[in-house]
Amino acid sequence: MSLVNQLPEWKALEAHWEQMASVHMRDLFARDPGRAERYSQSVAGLYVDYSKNLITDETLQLLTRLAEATQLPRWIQRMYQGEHINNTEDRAVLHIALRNRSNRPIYVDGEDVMPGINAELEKIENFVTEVRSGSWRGFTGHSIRDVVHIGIGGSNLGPLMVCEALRHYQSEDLRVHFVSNVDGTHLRETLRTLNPEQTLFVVASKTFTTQETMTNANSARAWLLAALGEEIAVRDHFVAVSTHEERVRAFGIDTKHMFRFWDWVGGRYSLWSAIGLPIALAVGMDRFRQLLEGAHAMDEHFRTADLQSNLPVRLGLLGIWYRNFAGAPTQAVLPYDQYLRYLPAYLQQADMESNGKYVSRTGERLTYDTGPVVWGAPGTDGQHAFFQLIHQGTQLIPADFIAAINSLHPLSDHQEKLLANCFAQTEALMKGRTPEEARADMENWDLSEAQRELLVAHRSFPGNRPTNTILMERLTPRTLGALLALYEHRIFVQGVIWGINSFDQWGVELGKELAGVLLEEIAQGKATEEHDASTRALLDYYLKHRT
Ligand code: G6Q
Repeated sequence: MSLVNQLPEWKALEAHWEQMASVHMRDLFARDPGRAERYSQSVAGLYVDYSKNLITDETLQLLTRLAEATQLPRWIQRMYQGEHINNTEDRAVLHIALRNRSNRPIYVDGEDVMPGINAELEKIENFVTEVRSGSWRGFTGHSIRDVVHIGIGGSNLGPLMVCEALRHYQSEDLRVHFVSNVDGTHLRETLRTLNPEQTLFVVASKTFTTQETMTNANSARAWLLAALGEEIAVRDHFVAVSTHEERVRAFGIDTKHMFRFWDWVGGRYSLWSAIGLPIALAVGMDRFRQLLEGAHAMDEHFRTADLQSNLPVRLGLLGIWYRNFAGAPTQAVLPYDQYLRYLPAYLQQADMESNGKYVSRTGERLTYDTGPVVWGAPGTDGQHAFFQLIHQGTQLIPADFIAAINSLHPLSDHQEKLLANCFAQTEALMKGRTPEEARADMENWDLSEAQRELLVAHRSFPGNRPTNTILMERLTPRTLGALLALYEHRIFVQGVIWGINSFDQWGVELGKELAGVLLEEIAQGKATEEHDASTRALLDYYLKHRT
């Protein structure tokens, strides 16, 4: 297959960027009163305004042609039909099946996966009801007060982010904690105030071999046994989420208390599976189902809408526009909502692990850029820190602004101020401030001409910085589900355009292998000659100074 940048549709976009690079969005808005309406859309409880982008109807047409040329509709179909589109691992990619609330059959290798998914959901529901009602008892007969989820990467970031996002809906009687880092501090600090008799551990690992997770799980077991004495206590205080039954049994967890998922669920797409168990424990099964429903509404839109009105496709193509034609190396995610504070970190993994690839799905070396660096932090804090660079730095940084219209904590005029800041920022990023405006602004200042002109240079803003604004009426499990599915599909769209496999992660696997080798040498107390001089010196330094 030829690479996408050899297609005439790509070349047409390159030529189009040459024209657009000197266009200012201010003028586009001034010329076209219908722009905001035409370039905004409501889907699954989300209102998305993408009018503050450096685009015209022609840009969108050319981008859509590129999507057609890469057969995007066919790829969407292939995903939904359970084809093995993760070609390097020979797996289907079916997180959409986990939230298929219509229950329409979805086949993988000739077998409908829906009965298995529904059975697992029922098992989760029974367990969640037992724990939340207090009928699940620990070894000494006490009900559970604290749940500690142990996992890392895709087995941690999703549930962590969603539990924080839905904290408002959590029960006061059950606290959920997350331990991911193999730095002993994480586990120690988490367990410090917990009572082993009332603590339940969820060990979440698709493979059940990940070093960090298994190390934390073993230390958690030791902590429990130190307090409760008998090995058999593990049965009442540990459950597992995994695809690997034998390893779960070997750890000492009763496989009755094992929740399953399937190899066609990628780690970073797994919060919708049993990996989301802490979410269901925290907010209850009804709300967990609402989360799935919100995602399903977006999935249905993505599956059925044509390319021109398909929101994940639109946003994906806009990302391509900036990454490949405007040369933007990063993408900012700026939630104006404290509950969404982990969203940037979650999307960072989802996007960067999926689209951080330099070969095509058929193995050719790519000659264009793929996934951007994704980063961000909640507004308004970011405004008082890194926004400066977005406004006046030398790089173009497309940014997504995300906000709920109504606060879950109405408090005097906090929400008005939050949203005023959010809207003001996107307006300022778009409009900028011309030298004339800067000069007019300082009209009455007592300045020499030279000082005035110096300040004009510093107080002018180029503007023309692209943003999307995503609004929801309120942050609920449903709107959150739709938001996350929107991003997942946007990532997929971009992967298809770039011709890469968004669903493997060989870089992550490499990290897992390398750490094992070094650990062995640390255990032996000696670095081998195998390493480069820097790594050897670091190991030697460590071995010499450890106490
Ligand atoms: C996600 C990645 C990676 C994975 C972790 C944990 O897509 O594959 O982040 O989730 O390495 O793996 P386990 O679930 O197997 O412990």
